[in-house]
Amino acid sequence: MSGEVFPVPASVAEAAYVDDAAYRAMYQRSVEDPDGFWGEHGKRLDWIKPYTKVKDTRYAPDVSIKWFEDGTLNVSANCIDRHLATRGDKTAIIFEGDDPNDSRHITYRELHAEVCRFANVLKAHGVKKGDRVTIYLPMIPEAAYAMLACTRVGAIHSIVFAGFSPDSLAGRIEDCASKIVLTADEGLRGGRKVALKANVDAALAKIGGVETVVVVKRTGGAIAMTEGRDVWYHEEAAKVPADCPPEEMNAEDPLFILYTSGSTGKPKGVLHTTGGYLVYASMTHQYVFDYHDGDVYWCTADVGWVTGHSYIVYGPLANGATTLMFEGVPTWPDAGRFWQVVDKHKVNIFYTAPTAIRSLMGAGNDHVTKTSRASLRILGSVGEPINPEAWLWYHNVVGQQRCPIVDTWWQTETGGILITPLPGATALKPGSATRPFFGVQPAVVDAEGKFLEGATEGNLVITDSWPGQMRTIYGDHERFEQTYFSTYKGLYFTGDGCRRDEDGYYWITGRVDDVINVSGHRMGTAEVESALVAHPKVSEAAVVGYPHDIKGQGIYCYVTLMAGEEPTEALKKELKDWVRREIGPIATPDLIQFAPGLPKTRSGKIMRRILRKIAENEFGSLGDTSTLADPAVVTDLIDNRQNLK
Ligand code: 6R9
Repeated sequence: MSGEVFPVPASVAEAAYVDDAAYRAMYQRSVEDPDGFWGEHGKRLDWIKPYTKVKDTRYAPDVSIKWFEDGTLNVSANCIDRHLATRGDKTAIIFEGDDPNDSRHITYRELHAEVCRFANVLKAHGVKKGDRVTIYLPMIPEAAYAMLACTRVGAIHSIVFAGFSPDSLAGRIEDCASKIVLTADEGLRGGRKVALKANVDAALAKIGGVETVVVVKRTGGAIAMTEGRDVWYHEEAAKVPADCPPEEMNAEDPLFILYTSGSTGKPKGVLHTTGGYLVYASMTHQYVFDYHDGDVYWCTADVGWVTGHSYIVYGPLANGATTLMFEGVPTWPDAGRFWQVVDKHKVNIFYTAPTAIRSLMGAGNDHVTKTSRASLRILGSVGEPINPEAWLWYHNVVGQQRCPIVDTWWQTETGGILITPLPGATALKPGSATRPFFGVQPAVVDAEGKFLEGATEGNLVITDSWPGQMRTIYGDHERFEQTYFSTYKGLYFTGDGCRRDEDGYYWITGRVDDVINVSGHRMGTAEVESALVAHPKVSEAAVVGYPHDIKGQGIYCYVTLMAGEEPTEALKKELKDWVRREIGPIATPDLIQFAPGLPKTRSGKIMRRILRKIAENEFGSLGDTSTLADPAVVTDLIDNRQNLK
């Protein structure tokens, strides 16, 4: 742990919304008087009917979370219409295509017309308030239009990352019973085509209930259209007007569902609602990135993840910002792409993930230093802990030591950033997400739930609600309570471990449950295991994470084969391809170890703690193995581990 502290640069502090004293005063007020604080900041949005109640939340018994509950508003009106009078001709979205010669500016006025058209297409196909709409689109402006169009008519969108397999897509469509799917013919990433429509066809072959598939033409590649079910977006859009009145929604009406992995079972449909989410996304976007009118802002995430929801679309557009949408990948045509795009569009605020930083760091400084990057003012990081080495490279080489790095800790469930520096207020320590945002009350507890004070290490919980918090798991409120509020009664359990230092700074140490974080993507080890055991030659599987230079964590699979099956290299490849097909490329195993037996307790529980240590090559610290049914299994696994890379 480097003990280096980076003070706030004077130039940044001068221009910023808050300095350290202001942060402390605002934070104090936000936790002492949440009704007063949020009552005031909620006014940053345009309400159709203003709220009179602010916070009504309970973590135990019977979890119930409501914010601004008697207010009404419309999200698309807040993200578009209210800017038209003053910013109609301002760029809302800069689209930077996969091909470096393909880019386009979309003004707020154009965005209004596009979203209205899309909303009218949805209506023409029977979509009404409260209906679920599944979006399986690549990073093209239509993805943002589709999201905002749903909010305009009061439909609930569920975006499925365009890298997920047909099976994963089918499960998510079925869980929320969408009758309509929005997709594209093909996606385009790093010069390669992604067969989106074909994936939708394969998904819909497995499940019923979908009546309409709307297809955006992206590449013009050959695809199959099913008569009576599939329609082209451009043909439908030509039939409808570019004006659509926004639906009046209650603050607690559902806004979107986003599926995310947990430690057990199938992915959970995290549900966010309208008012609190938008207040929180827009406020964090302004303060965390010190966003000022006129800034060009770029978040490199995909709209398929929560970061894309809150910090490509909703937060920035609610603030009337210019937000850049990038279709491509960081390393194509070469590893300088990010910095070329920064120069091309004069990006001021740049927000990316540690895995991207590590891979670009590995590609050498030349790609960076041959660009100017003079426009950059603030850098951000999200998705996983950033190791100090990558932090320092980002700071020194990319940011030329001028730009504060905001290391933002949050989750799909939290809707927006919870622990983070503020550029003008917080001295930085590489690797620390530093201090809580306004209204956020983190605490550290031990395994029994006892609060730990001062400098300490343990499990991270949040003791009270903030407006952006998820409200439930779609269709399963009991699982919501069970997953997040039962480990420690009356506290929101994050699933993360953390350390708090003597300055009250938080250092997130990673998941303490059976969730792994691969290149910033969350994955339940149970999901990979169930994909593996679905293979006819596999009898049992246990999956753990292990340290990976670029991805942060890699996927390590222990596989026991059916009797008589040969443990060959060819079979390893077959299993990797299998998981890739079952879940999607992000779930492809990195290492497979054939294991004739797995370490189990006498009651038959797999001892993952031991498997994790072996995968990490830490044979000296296996801990207590005395409760194992057959301790010899461990020696066997260690011998074989040493033969793997
Ligand atoms: C926004 C997002 C959430 C999990 C979270 C934690 C990890 C995210 C982090 C971080 C350390 C950061 N995580 N940001 N860990 N420092 N700045 O990533 O949401 O996909 O739901 O993942 O990611 O482990 O619990 P999501």
